[in-house]
Amino acid sequence: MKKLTGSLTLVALLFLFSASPAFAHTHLDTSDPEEGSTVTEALDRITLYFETVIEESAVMELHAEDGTAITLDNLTVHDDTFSADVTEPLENGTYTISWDIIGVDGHPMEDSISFEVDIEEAAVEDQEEENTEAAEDTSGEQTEENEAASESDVQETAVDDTNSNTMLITILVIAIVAIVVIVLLKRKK
Ligand SMILES: [Cu+2]
Repeated sequence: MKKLTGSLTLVALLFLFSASPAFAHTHLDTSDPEEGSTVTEALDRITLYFETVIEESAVMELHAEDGTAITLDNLTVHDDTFSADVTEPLENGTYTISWDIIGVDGHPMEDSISFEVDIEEAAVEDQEEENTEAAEDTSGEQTEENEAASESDVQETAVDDTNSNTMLITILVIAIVAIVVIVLLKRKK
């Protein structure tokens, strides 16, 4: 009889903890990209829309299907929306957005959604070029001149340097040989 009472109490407690507060739990309302959707253009920002206001301590992660974490930046909570920048171009495949938020009732809520990335090859290359340019622009250590110089210019400069070095060495060798010859000729006299 004690066992039965204990079991009933346990069931009652489980019910209280699981079912009852569920009315107040903060779930995901919708998102961009949406659950199960296919993204066909470069994705640079993820936005989650929750049912209620959430606390600012929210955490979001993005993982590729092989488990690789893609770095998210600029995580921003604004009332019931939670967004983050995707810092690198996503290769085609399945991705999972997971979050850990605290809803309006103070309950931590963890969940995740998945979406597909399916971008045509050409579009991917364009995006990579854009990102390379963006990376050059944001590099604060480079001087303005360096920033303006394209890769081919840099290569040309390198080739020019090599050529002028070769020229210098050639001139030096000729000069040394000439001096040695002059010295030897003078000794012969
Ligand atoms: Cu709750």
